[in-house]
Amino acid sequence: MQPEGYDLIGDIHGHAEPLRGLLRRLGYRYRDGRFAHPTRQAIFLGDFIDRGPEQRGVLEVVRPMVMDGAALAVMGNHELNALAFHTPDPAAHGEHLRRRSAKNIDQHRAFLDEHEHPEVLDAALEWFWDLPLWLDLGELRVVHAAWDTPALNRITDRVAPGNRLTQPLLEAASRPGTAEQNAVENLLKGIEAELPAGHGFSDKDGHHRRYIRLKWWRYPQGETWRSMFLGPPGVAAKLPEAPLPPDVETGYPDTAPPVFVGHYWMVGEPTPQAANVACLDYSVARDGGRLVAYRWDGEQVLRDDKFDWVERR
Ligand SMILES: [Mn+2]
Repeated sequence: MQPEGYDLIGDIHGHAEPLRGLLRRLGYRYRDGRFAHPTRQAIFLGDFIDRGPEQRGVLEVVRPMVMDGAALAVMGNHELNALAFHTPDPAAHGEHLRRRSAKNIDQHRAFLDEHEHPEVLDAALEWFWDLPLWLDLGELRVVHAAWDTPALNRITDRVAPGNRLTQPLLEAASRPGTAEQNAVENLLKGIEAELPAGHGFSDKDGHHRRYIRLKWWRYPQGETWRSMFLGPPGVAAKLPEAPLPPDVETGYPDTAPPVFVGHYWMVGEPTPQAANVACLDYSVARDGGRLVAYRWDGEQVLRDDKFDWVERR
């Protein structure tokens, strides 16, 4: 059955309580062990895990919805990282495709604590493997961080049916400097550029960064580091007002179908980033954050009044 509309839902990060609240608010009812809407379908933008208090609780809501067709979902960078973290590296005995450094373990701690039983872990990972890297529904597009057409073209013949990761693609995407890594990271982590020498900033976790996330839907011509920066205004103010290097390739045509992304820890009133681009990640994992949805009914120009949300309490 073709749904009458889609409810796109941003990054959840282990916060099952706001998720259940948002689904109820959007008219989804809990019956026979899952939420469903009589006429609409949910689309989750990825990043189900890490950080929050109910890692299994979130998967217990979203997994049955996707399996029963009440929802669609794409993979977030946290699910990608989890797959690499738990996949042995065939080229290095005893290692995994994502290094088990103190920082990487720390970032994955909440998930690890709730997935000590191998069957529980395997069931979660099996579901992550099934998540598409992007969804193209024709009049609507969904990806976790950036709709990067060159990146999509580079891996489109490497993915399994349904735009799914394969073992060889995950392995290639875990090797620094490969075309596969660049493509998968652009889609799931956003398009970044290295700041000129002498520039850097501290991110929300206190890590020093030399790369900034770019407003990937804008074309770089006439823009500056500051105007292309995607992140907190306090950081933007410190960035150079110089043009970007000529090798930066960004831009999303304003005539192309709307794209929904998560990933960027936005603050303030939810609003579209462009007429056909909306980010729905409003940092539910942060105190005072929101879990945000967009109720899409076919419009090609996105609107402020179609956003809805619950506050985290
Ligand atoms: Mn993310």
